[in-house]
Amino acid sequence: MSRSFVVAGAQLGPIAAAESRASAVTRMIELMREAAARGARLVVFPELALTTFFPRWYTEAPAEIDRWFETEMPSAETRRLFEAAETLGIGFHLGYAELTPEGRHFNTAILVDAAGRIAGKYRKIHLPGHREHEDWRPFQHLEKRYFEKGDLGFPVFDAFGGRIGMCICNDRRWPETWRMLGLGGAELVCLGYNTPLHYPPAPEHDHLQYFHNALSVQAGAYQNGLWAVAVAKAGREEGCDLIGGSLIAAPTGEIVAQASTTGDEVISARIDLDRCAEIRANVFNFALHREPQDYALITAPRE
Ligand code: CDV
Repeated sequence: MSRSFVVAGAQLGPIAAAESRASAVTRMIELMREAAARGARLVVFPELALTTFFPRWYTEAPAEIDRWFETEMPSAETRRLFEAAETLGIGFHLGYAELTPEGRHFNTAILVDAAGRIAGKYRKIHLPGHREHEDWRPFQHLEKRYFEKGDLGFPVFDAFGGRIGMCICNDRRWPETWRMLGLGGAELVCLGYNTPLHYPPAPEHDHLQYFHNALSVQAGAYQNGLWAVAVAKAGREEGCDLIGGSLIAAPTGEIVAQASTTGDEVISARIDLDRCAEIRANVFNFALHREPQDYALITAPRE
């Protein structure tokens, strides 16, 4: 399989609480068709792409929360997405809320190949926010309440002719995420995000939200010599503004495609996985230049 191919990001505009999964999937298939028309082999959808960003609301009723979760994948509502991918011959990355048969809740992403088969799964490790209701916030961010920390580590999968890794939203801000994926041999990292424009604990940084998004993804790509596709759910969702700025970054850290709206929008670029060597065989040649014996604090347990 050629290692030079087109990848796409399918940014989604807001999804209202009342919008059905069927409606979201119809929007996603439309974007998938556009990505396929551009010749894309893989299209990346955002974090929790099937519903509104429900962790902004507090509830103590399990049934109220569980309705946002998928108990199987594909599900009745998402099967059309898998079928469209197979018909169009395109793979996809999808973020969704996963409820396991054992009753465990995860913020999950899957990689699906062009035959509609699940080729990889990741469960979000860096869960931001808080567990209890906080009155002072205009919007809650209850990921720590509704999800368990991911239990799959940072796996890297053989797919699409290369080595593909995933992370989810807040994970992208952590250099450890990227280094784990880089050490695992990832050549392309797919990720989705729901990032509020207004971050209540540090409102003085609101004007930096787009900058910090791009900075994190570009640095992660460059410092590990890999491609990255980072895709937003964007726009005003249930009164909460989410940033757009979906982007594709090269192993050099350069942005090669970027969204210009906060609505449904496809971005795409031709990527060559062999270009990872431009960085990995040089300044970030891990075998030659890494000094792990001096990095012990990074893996020391939290105080
Ligand atoms: N969905 C997220 O993980 N959002 C976080 C916000 C809360 C900071 C993010 O890192 O974008």
